[in-house]
Amino acid sequence: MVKYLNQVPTKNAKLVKWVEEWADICKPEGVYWCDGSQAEYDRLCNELVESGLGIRLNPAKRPNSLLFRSDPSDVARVEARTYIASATKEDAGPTNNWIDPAELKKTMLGLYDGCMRGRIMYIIPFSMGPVGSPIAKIGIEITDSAYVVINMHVMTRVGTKVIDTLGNGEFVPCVHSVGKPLAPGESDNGIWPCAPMDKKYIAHFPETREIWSFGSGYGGNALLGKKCLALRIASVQARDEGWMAEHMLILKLTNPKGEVKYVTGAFPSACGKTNLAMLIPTIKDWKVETVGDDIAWMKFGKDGRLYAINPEAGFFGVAPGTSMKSNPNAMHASSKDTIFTNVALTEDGDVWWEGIGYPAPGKLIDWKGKEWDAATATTPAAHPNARFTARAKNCPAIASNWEDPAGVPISAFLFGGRRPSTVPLIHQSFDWNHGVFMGTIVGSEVTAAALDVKAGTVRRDPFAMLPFCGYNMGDYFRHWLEIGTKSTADKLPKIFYVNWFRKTADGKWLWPGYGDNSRVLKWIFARCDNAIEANKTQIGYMPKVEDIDRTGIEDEVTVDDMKQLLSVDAEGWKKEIGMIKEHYARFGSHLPAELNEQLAAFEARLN
Ligand code: SAT
Ligand code: MN
Repeated sequence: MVKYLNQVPTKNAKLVKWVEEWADICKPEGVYWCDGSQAEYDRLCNELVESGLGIRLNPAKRPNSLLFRSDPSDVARVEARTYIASATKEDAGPTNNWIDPAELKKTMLGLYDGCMRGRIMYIIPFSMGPVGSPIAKIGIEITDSAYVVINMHVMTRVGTKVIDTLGNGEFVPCVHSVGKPLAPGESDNGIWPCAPMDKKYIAHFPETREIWSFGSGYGGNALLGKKCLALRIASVQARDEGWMAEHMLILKLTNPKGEVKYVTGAFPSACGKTNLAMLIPTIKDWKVETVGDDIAWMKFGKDGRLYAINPEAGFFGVAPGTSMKSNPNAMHASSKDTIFTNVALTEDGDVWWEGIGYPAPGKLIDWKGKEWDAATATTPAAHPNARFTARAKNCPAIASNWEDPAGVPISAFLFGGRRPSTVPLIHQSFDWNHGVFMGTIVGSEVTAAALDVKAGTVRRDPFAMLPFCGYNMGDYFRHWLEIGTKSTADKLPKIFYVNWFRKTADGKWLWPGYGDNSRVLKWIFARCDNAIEANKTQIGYMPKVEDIDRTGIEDEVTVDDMKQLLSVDAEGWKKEIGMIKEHYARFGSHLPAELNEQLAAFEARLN
């Protein structure tokens, strides 16, 4: 029999039945319905500190903030243990792990049986997107982790308001357990609970829109609203319903006249999406504000334009490398009310990480809980994937209308990756289908040092969705092409490919990046208004050298540098064609013919 710890806040019979079924399987001590209140957040934080899992930071340095250290086996998303369990393997496609859904459910039910013994089962009603927005969706996450509850409080809208909006409606059911039951009298004793790698499963059942996660307490494995719901499951819903769920930042760009355009951008991990979303322009009287830093949901408005919402309410940002130089807005956002995971602890109860912009202030406790001294250390003090969970509303750059339930109209899509060679600073697609072609070839160059591959190889990450597309990637390309048929060219976003990471032959960065990326945004703004001529090249439309505003950086970025940044490397692109053919071959008959036509036309333009 289910033991409720507080009152059931809903009459949604399907929801209550679902909760009770899972309580029967997981056998928790009791079931608690989260109300999303500040009091609930504070109480859970205190309990986490008392249990030794969380450390309260010095309130004079980081008000209302906690530090957690995860198990060294549980520090990031586990792509090898992430499954798209669609009815057929073909529906999951060549880029996803697949297990037959019935078989996977059987395996996982075995793991879930009694997995919450000694723990509380929390029921988290959450909305992805402003509560009640026509673009928003409601999920209910069951979890046995209070750490997950407090993170969901920051990253999504949680609570009674969501339950009221749901009424008897549909929700995406999300089940999560850390997979570490407690024996009578046992406690976590300050040790991050999780299951061994071969028992971790992050499973998606696209047809039934279910998410089952077991064995990990970290990030996207456990905060199921983010990558699992808002990308993998939502991408399937978007395909079926004619909208878009994309791994994109959303920024608001205002020119000196006060005119506004909204831009989204898809970039693979570690390409500075959060930095771009929060950038401070170095050109006078331009303004960038943040609507979102990771995910965009877009639907057509009655006017034929695409409107985007950020389904999230916070930032789950990578701490290392974040500094007052690289991203002051993220530093301010995480200056209070923040949950840190796997950063280092200073002697005065503050946090520190590599690339924070100043040397470690004295001895530290590293992310593994060991003493750390910069003079003798051989390993980093913060894990490279250490995170801050910060509230969007604490970000000084957050746009005043970031929660507009109608969304914001998008004028431009950016694609990009880390490409030291071949790809110029910016080029614009000829049209929608050419832009889709650009999206399919997004990727980052890998170095031999980093992975067991040949230096100069490009890891393709189409639309930056490789780990996040919930169905066959070839069909997803088709969906992109179809979106382009639902409106007219003047209403659809213009598509651009940017590359902040171009290097000279001797390995020097050609472009300063960060705030100076506003100079490229300025050109994009003008192109969206058809207010500036461009050079038509084999690869797309490109700026004339003098049309990228270099006021104030003329010495740092010379005309010669600009010529390199804006050159068409025909030889490089010819090599690229071969790589694209290999990449496309993976998708077999699911690759839309239009993309082969794009490729053939591109090849012809180069020759
Ligand atoms: O752990 S998350 O998936 O939320 C973060 C990321 O990998 O982008
Ligand atoms: Mn992301």
